[in-house]
Formats: sequence, structure tokens, C-alpha cells
Amino acid sequence: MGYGFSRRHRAKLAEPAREVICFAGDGDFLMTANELATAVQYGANVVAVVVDNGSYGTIRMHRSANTPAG
Ligand SMILES: Cc1ncc(C[n+]2csc(CCOP(=O)(O)OP(=O)(O)O)c2C)c(N)n1
Ligand SMILES: [Mg+2]
Repeated sequence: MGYGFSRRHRAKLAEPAREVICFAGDGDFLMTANELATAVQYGANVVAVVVDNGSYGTIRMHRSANTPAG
């Protein structure tokens, strides 16, 4: 988590002619959303696709599956 979004800028700066797209969950994205400032500062024009389900869905799924009360 948090890795793709922050590494995306570095990929774009290393290969500026290539399109760089990051896919992230909402929890993943917010873990390193401050990296937006770094991207703007260095002119790393990249695209982020955020899958927003309003939760740490993976954690919720495992908790529901492994606790009697859900
Ligand atoms: C650095 C880090 N912290 C915590 C976790 C544990 N973790 C695995 S999935 C997850 C929730 C991810 O939420 P989101 O990005 O919104 O994706 P979703 O499960 O909702 O599709 C967490 C906290 C992790 N994998 N990496
Ligand atoms: Mg989510």
C-alpha cells in the first residue's frame, strides 16, 4: 500500500515520454497522497485511477469472514 502512487512519479521522471498510470484503492491512495505535492513540484504529469469503495475493503472482508459477528 502506498507504493504505486509514490513510485509513479519516479517512473515518469525517469521516462518522461511515456504515459504513466497508477491504479490504487482509496486506502492505498491516501496513504501517500502527500506525494501529489512532490509530483507537482517536479512536473511529473501522471494519471491516478482510484478505486473508491469507501473502506479498507480487503480488511473488512477478512474480518467478516473470520469473526462470528462479522
Ligand atoms: C503498508 C501497508 N499497510 C497496511 C497493509 C494492510 N492492508 C492490506 S489491504 C489493506 C486495505 C486496502 O484498502 P484499499 O486500498 O482501499 O483497497 P480495498 O481493499 O478497499 O480494495 C490494508 C490496510 C498493507 N498491505 N500495506
Ligand atoms: Mg478501498
